[in-house]
Amino acid sequence: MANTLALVVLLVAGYAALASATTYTVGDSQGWTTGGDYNNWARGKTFAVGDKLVFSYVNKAHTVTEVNQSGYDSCSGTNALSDDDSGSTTVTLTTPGTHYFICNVPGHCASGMKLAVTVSATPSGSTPTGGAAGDALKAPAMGALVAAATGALIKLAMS
Ligand SMILES: *[C@@H]1O[C@H](CO)[C@@H](O)[C@H](O)[C@H]1NC(C)=O
Ligand SMILES: [Cu+2]
Repeated sequence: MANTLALVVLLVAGYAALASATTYTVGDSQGWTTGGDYNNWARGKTFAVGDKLVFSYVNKAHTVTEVNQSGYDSCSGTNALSDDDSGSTTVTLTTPGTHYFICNVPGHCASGMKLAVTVSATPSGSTPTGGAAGDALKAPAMGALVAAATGALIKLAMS
């Protein structure tokens, strides 16, 4: 019985670690609009692979355009990596590194509608082990742990 309890605790902890991605509303209650200071908004926040950015704005009044660093620096959406003006854009940060977003309505980026976020490979809430290999192994390793614990629990339940 004590073993079963330990396995349940392990399982819950494993799932919690897997599901610790954070969803951020860009600009908080102000949303994605002119007059915002998005680099100020991003300051002090940590972003990790799996986290989501939600951009909220009036449909077609703005765009959420992901660009590379040149596009960000020059406020050009010409070589956009993605583009949306639906009014509610959710971006899942799937790769580590810096991700750049601008509004592609003329003048808006230059007046501050631009956001750069640095995304770490380590899922938020876990302790970094250092090294890209360690980070890459972490999520599958946790999945294997959860799978092993689930298997052991099923065996215990059936015995
Ligand atoms: C951004 O993309 C453009 C077009 O694909 C490319 O010419 C430029 O070198 C890129 N800049 C950076 C910093 O990656
Ligand atoms: Cu805009």
